[in-house]
Amino acid sequence: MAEAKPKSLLLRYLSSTDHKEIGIMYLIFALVMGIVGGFLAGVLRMQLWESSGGVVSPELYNQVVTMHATIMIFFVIIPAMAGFGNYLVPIMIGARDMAFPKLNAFSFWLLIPAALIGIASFFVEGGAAGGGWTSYQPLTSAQYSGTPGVDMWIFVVHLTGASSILGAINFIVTILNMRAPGMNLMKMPLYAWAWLTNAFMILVGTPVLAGAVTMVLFDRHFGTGFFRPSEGGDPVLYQHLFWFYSHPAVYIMIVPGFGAISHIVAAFSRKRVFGYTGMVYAIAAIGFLGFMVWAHHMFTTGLSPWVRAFFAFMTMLIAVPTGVKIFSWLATIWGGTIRFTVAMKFALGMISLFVIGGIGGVWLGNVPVDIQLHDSYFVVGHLHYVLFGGSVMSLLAAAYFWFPKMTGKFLSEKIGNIVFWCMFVGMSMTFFMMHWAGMQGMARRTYIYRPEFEALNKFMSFGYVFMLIGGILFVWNVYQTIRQPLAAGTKDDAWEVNDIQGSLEWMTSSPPPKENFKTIPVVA
Ligand code: HEM
Ligand SMILES: [Cu+2]
Repeated sequence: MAEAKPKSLLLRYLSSTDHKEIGIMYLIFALVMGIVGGFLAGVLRMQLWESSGGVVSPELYNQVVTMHATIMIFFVIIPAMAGFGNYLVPIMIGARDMAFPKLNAFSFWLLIPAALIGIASFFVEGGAAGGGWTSYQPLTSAQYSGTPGVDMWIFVVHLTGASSILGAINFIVTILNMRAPGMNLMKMPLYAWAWLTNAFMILVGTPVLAGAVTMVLFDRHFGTGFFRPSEGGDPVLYQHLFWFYSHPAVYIMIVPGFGAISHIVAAFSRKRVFGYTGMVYAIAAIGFLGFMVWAHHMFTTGLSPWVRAFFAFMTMLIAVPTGVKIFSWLATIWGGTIRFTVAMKFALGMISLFVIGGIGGVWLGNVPVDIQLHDSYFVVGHLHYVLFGGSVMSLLAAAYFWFPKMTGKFLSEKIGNIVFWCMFVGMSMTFFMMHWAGMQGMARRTYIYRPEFEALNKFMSFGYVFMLIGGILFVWNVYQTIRQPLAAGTKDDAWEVNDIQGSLEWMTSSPPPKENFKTIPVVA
């Protein structure tokens, strides 16, 4: 009998249900979409170079703002986190794959039509959605956004939402049911804990967003009036539903990064992570409290003072478990034998930038401060400190740390160093100054601004150039490393860190074989 011909690499990936291959596809997808989202950011910064704008029309500016955010959130950060999660979680818990491999592939493939629809929406009549990623009512009602862009945006949210929810179910079942013998929950690596928490947040939050945007769709086309006062509806209701998902969503975008940072900081300090149990409770508390703070986005909508006081209090409360995490990382580093690898630099960069973002958040959580700063550039500064400084930096740390595990090859430390400094300096130039501009009164989401902010804005746009160089070098580093032939002898424990950490991914080959382990490890 003739041997079955081995599938080409492309065909293998297209039809794959293997969690590692799916993880890699998520990561490639996120990287490609990162280029698109980064390009749109460049358009914004070019427009804002001069106070009178002039690069794009006001309508197009709004569309670019909306799609930049939508792409970065739904097509870059969330899929990139899911990519590392897919690849690493089954290995870390000693499983052979995710619980539902076909569902896993389906979750990934839903993103492709979503991305195509999102990008295509720029080219339909009236262009893409321009109501911001928050899609507030009545901005995106039939009256004010009558063209198909918003409908396409809603469909994008439906598809990515379905992808997230199915993925979350897969993570929960995998983590709860498929751990290696002896690995009880309190022995599970923090990265897996982060994903368990994250999956629950997705499962509880995402359907609410899907419902909210479906209600918008019905208001637009089917004569309902959920958010239309003339029909007895309430536009503020939309904000409640939206933020019930989207505050947890900001944690959905960072919690897996928290998990990764714990591993990286411990590895390059040659210590075990400080206060494991406290870290587990802190992650779980963040996941829970994340659902109790949503109205801090709505302090200016006329909520009663008591409601505002409650949400301000809960917002302050969430800083407590966040602080536990920060101090545990610092205590892990304290007294350690530190190796300043690129991954470690990104991890330390992440911690310092995220602290600034968190402090900005605590400011905004105070009602009187928020009333001043709401819808100003201060908010834009805050959110980029947590999303770029937090999520993106932790993703880059994870990339440099786990790349040798995933491919058997090391990313260049030399290029990585330049990537790190470009990102760190560039992001600080751009986003720190946004706080300042906001406090001086520069409004958010404007395509032109008062001339006195021009010098500040030029400085911010200059920071973009650094991030751009960092981004290009990173893509180049990944590309040329993948193309190198596989050098024999990348150790299982690529960074020689596992004698202390004892995390299962370093106990199988680099890259791991199909089904991850020759024999499933037993955890003592
Ligand atoms: C200690 C933690 C945090 C606190 C106290 C906090 C507080 C706040 C508050 C009060 C606002 C509303 C500002 C306004 O619109 O007037 C806000 C906005 C925002 N925050 Fe945070 N935050 C925290 C952490 C985070 C994290 C971890 C992320 C993401 C990884 C994040 C992402 C965002 C985003 C995206 C917005 C803007 C949403 C929009 O209007 O488009 N925050 N934050
Ligand atoms: Cu929030």
